[in-house]
Amino acid sequence: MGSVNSRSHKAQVVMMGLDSAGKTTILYKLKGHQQVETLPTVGFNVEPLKGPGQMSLTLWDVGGQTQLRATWKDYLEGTDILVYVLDSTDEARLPEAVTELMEVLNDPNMASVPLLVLANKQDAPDALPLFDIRCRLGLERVQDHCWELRGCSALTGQGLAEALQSLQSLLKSR
Ligand SMILES: Nc1nc2c(ncn2[C@@H]2O[C@H](COP(=O)(O)OP(=O)(O)OP(=O)(O)O)[C@@H](O)[C@H]2O)c(=O)[nH]1
Ligand SMILES: [Mg+2]
Repeated sequence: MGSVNSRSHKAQVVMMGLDSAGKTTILYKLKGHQQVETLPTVGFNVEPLKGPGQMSLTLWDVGGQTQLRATWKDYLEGTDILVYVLDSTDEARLPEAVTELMEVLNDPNMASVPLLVLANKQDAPDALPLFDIRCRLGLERVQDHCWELRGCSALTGQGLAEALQSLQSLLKSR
């Protein structure tokens, strides 16, 4: 796919995570849409996006329902960065989310691809704080990928500008 730094190249950003984590809501918030009701994504959505500066991105939003996860590997070839979205209110499924993430990171197409983990729904009163999520994820185990963890809310937009900055830095680290 060429270098992320070359002018014509659009960085391929693949966004995954369990169903209902808020991926599609993030996508539409980043696109500047007014608040939209989402339906569970069957397949994927894809949108061009302008990042900080002149950075051009293509953002793939892949459905996360259980029966769709077998197809996740089909989206990984040519990925420049993985954005993995967590639902910060879904403490019960954090272990499942981590297991699925590790599976993706082990895919041969993911060698040295950086990772941005977004702990979404931080606006919710029952959201786990970022510190707790950091402790539970065990991302220190992830040694073959540059990674960052950020909190955000797709509903309010809190943290999304910072997430895009992290995305840019991680892309440059490749
Ligand atoms: N409180 C709160 N709710 C959110 C946030 N982001 C998404 N939601 C809600 O979470 C639900 C699921 O959001 P989606 O964006 O459809 O989730 P998804 O990750 O795309 O789910 P799949 O397409 O099934 O993989 C919706 O009811 C959203 O309104 C957030 O930041 N805060
Ligand atoms: Mg969706």
